[in-house]
Amino acid sequence: MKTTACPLDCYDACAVVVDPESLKMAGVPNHPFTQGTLCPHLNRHIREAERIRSPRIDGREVTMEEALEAVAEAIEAAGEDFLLYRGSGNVGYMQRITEAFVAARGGWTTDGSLCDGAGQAGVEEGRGISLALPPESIAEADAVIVWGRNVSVTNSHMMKLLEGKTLIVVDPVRTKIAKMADLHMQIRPRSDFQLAVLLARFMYMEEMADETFLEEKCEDAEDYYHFLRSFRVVEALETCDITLDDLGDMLYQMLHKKCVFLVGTGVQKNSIGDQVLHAIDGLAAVMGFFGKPGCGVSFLADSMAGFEDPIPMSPKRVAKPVAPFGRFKTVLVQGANPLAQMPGLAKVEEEMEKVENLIYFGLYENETSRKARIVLPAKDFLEKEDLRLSYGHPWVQPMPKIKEAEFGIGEYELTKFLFERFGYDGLKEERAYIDAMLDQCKKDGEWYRSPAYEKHPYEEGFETDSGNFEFLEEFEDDYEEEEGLWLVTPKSPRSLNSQFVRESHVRLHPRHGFSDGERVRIVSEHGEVELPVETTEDLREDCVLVYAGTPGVNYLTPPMKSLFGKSACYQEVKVTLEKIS
Ligand SMILES: Nc1nc2c(c(=O)[nH]1)N[C@H]1C(S)=C(S)[C@@H](COP(=O)(O)OP(=O)(O)OC[C@H]3O[C@@H](n4cnc5c(=O)[nH]c(N)nc54)[C@H](O)[C@@H]3O)O[C@H]1N2
Ligand SMILES: Nc1nc2c(c(=O)[nH]1)N[C@H]1C(S)=C(S)[C@@H](COP(=O)(O)OP(=O)(O)OC[C@H]3O[C@@H](n4cnc5c(=O)[nH]c(N)nc54)[C@H](O)[C@@H]3O)O[C@H]1N2
Ligand code: SF4
Ligand SMILES: [Mo]
Repeated sequence: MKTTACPLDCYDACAVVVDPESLKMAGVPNHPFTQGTLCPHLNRHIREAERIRSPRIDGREVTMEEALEAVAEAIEAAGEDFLLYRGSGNVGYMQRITEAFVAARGGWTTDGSLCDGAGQAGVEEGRGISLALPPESIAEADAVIVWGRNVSVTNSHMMKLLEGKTLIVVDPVRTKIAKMADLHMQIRPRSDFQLAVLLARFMYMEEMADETFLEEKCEDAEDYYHFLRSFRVVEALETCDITLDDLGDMLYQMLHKKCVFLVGTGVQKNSIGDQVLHAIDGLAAVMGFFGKPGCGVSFLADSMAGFEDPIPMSPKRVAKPVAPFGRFKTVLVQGANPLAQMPGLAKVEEEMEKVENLIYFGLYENETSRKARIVLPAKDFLEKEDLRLSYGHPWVQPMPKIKEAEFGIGEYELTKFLFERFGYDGLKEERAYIDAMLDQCKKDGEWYRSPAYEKHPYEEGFETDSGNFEFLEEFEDDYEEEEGLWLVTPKSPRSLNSQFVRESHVRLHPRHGFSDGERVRIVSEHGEVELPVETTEDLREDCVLVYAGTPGVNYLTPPMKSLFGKSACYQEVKVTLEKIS
């Protein structure tokens, strides 16, 4: 048996044992977080997904040598107009090795994110660095506030840590976990900032603020109280679509308890996502909930925090959610499906049309592979060396090669080929990068931990200029709300973004008068899509739910980036419904 880790983009980063003969996989029973179980993505979906086996040029199957030569020629012909666009199909550390070639070549890559960039920017504003909250700390909490994170679907190994605790869920959708909660705040989408500000203000009024923490660990705390008071209570309650009693219920459930906030991407798929996270962190700071057992805010942590990255990166970047593909002659797409997953899809398609050489490097066929001039099949995670960092917990896990590949090429091999083909020096042995990362980790028995690990994160202070927690000072929001219904696009239990079994329906409240199976046209100012209906009363009436990964959903979403963090804003959009006659 060999031990590795799940490569999929998921909070849990499960430890996996694999039988090298049968390739049967199981969870590692004594892993401190994932404790022995795997989800259907790794148990089943990954095995059932059909791999791309042969390289192609212009739709014609070719040998790997021919394909690699075509890739090299396309990069050569592009000069500096070459873009590497990486996604998160596999979140292993070695995925980024191709960036070393781009740096050597003087080409372009991306910064920002389709995912958590806005939230991370907000966390870093307040705390300086975004650290994972260790599960042992979460275990000690009395109450857990699950805020825009669909724990039972996207973070399933967290479920057992919630047992026996007061559970509050803040989500416009009555999710499975909302149904289990002591309190479900079914707020209006995009009103999380207002809720965080209201709660913080009432914490002061109820004398639940931690004066010592505010004085010793925070910068300009008095100013924050004034800032909080600049928002009118009645207006904020209206924005959230809750009553003063609802707010009182939430405060009551948190009263004199150690609280952990599990915040997900749901709160920050908009232009003000940084400020939402900054305000939730601000609430936690008012309550003194950093650096102590059983307290804290867990967002998607920066898995590279504390590491010095041995892989060089190109300084030339375009913002990922609005990548101007049309500027580039050659675009190498790796581990991604931008022609489904990027916001403002009509614009993305238009830009991609202008690219002379679109190269797709991945495991599966998808919208992007179908448009690519050159297709390179990748090796999967069992067929190459890697290292799994995590945004959900502090452990770092080696991923040894378990089997030989029958086809495809690994990211390191592709990089090595390109370095040699272009006559560049400086690429080290693959092992050197992995060891350089592992050498920086803290050892904990048989497990490695991130160098930034702290049992009670921020106990020693914050990584801001002042060393203290720094509050939000100004609220900036230029979104003008239109008429229509909010588009909500959470993650599906069956797909992993656009990998595996993709959803095909739109979920609507029955009040809109559509029946199950009927097709409806969903229209936004950016585009439209037609989907069959599934009705559910778990939604607010003012919401339309289309799961992320559903083909066509991103025709509806805006081609823009957040105010800070260069992040996609999938949910800053209203839609209308049209009957199809
Ligand atoms: N099964 C499965 N697991 C996954 C993924 C997958 O595709 N499938 N994707 C992985 C990836 S890439 C990521 S980034 C993570 C993300 O995982 P999560 O952080 O859980 O993100 P989402 O599922 O997008 O949204 C979480 C919740 O936010 C709610 N929500 C939507 N809008 C709002 C709002 O305005 N306010 C509040 N408070 N809540 C809102 C949604 O209803 C949903 O229940 O999941 C990872 N895990
Ligand atoms: N409407 C809407 N859209 C969204 C979101 C949303 O909430 N709403 N969420 C966004 C988020 S959070 C994310 S993270 C993005 C994800 O979007 P992308 O990063 O584009 O990821 P996937 O759609 O999962 O595509 C991953 C591809 O990676 C390839 N792959 C898998 N493993 C490997 C490997 O080892 N090597 C190589 N070379 N390729 C591999 C597979 O072929 C797969 O098709 O989607 C974003 N899109
Ligand atoms: S829960 Fe997440 S990390 Fe664990 S096996 Fe499933 S997809 Fe992989
Ligand atoms: Mo993501």
